[in-house]
Amino acid sequence: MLKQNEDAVKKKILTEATRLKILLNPEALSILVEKYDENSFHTILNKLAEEVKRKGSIVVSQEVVKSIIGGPKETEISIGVHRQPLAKDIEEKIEILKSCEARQVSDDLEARRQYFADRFSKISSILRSRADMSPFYPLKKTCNLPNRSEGKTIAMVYEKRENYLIVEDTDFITKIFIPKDCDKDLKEKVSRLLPDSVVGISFYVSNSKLFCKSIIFPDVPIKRFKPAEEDVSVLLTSDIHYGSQKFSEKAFVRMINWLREGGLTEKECEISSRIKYIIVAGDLVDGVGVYPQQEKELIVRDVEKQYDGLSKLLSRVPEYIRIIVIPGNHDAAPRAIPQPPIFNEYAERLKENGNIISLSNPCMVSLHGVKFLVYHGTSMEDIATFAKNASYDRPENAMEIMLQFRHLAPVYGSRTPILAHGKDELVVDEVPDVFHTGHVHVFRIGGYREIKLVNSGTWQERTKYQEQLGIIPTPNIVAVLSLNNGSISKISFD
Ligand code: D5M
Ligand code: FE
Ligand code: ZN
Repeated sequence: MLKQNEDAVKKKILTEATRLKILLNPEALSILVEKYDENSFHTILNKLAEEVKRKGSIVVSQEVVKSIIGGPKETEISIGVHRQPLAKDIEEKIEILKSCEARQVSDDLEARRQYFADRFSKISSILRSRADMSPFYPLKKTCNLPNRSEGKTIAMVYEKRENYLIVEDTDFITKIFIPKDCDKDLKEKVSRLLPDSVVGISFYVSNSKLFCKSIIFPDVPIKRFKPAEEDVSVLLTSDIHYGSQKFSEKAFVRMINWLREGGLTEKECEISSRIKYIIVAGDLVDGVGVYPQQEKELIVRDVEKQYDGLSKLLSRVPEYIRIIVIPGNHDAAPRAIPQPPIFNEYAERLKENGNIISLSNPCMVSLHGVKFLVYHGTSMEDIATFAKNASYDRPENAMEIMLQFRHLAPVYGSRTPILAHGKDELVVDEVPDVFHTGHVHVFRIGGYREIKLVNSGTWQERTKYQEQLGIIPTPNIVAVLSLNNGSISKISFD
């Protein structure tokens, strides 16, 4: 196009854009000039105006132009687009399905016995409803069966030895041998068995000894993800560790600004504007005295001030976004799981500035009918120690194991402090749609039998303590789950 003509075309386009109250960015303008056609340019500009206004903006990017007049789509655009938050006008739909209260506990043996009996009874019912357990024999009856009998039983794993298991139920303990020539499936299941887990065992009797034919995990049924009617999303995060020198405040603020203003790409703007909920799966602050010499790594050495500082940051989250928090092992709450919600005096500090609901670790909430099991994940350390496949850098494998055993912390008496008193609230009795954990500081997304698994990483850079432990965190990433279609976007704020 001749320069003279080009200027005239530019002027025409810009006059029309002004009339339509839209702004064209330079790249968008140059495409429109290049593809200018006297007969169609009014229609095209009208379409552009409609398109950007639909998204609550007035700025036309080259991406929008290409989406209207063709050409390959690019994801990056050069300017931030301010928009109307799409989630703002959608009514909140939260149901708290389970959140544990603080309990007065004493360390008495009877309460612990009740706890394991409750675990056994709950998981036994799950097994009997999910798998064919007939002919069924309680453990005690298995020792009176004649040679070559076969049957099924339910037992808690007391110990795993080279070629046998010691198993128990509420009134009997016995050995069950693993045949040397057993099949791969049994070998694999034995390698996953965790102490104190409850499983079904298919057995046969030979020379008055009990032999294992197969092991039946309680497991979860396959059920389809039922999407919400409303097109809203949930941002999943954890392990903020406010107060730690290694807390990435800049990245965290970038995330909050993104919630307020949207991002650099159209897609990110849309994702951010649909967020109606944030779930924080524990370790909101770094706490004080959580591990040896931690004070050397703290920038805020007072727990109250840590919650106040975080509260100030969260006050900038748009007010139409609801924030659900649970405690982790660094928070102001009793250490043993299930942890009741963060102590009131600290939770109140958070609530002063934000739209916050404080629940227990673990807890179960439904958002627009989608069920979230939220758990900090301290027991992943034990699962990584005892089970094949599970490791700190693959938290989704440990999550899968928790679902297979229908228990969030099967191993008792190792590193995870468990409140073994009365009812066992750590049994996964209700199957979630989404299972959200944190703790290991590694962002991973996975799926198990249609259940979405998210370990939401951290906002803390690698600490000296983690260097000693050989842990490599992946900070400053969040997962955004659309309740409307179940898709998960991974967004980085580095
Ligand atoms: O946990 C941060 C990371 O450190 C996470 O990967 C677990 C790991 N961790 C924490 N404490 C221990 C101990 N005692 N041994 C091994 N690994 C550990 P956080 O809860 O944020 O401190
Ligand atoms: Fe943490
Ligand atoms: Zn933790």
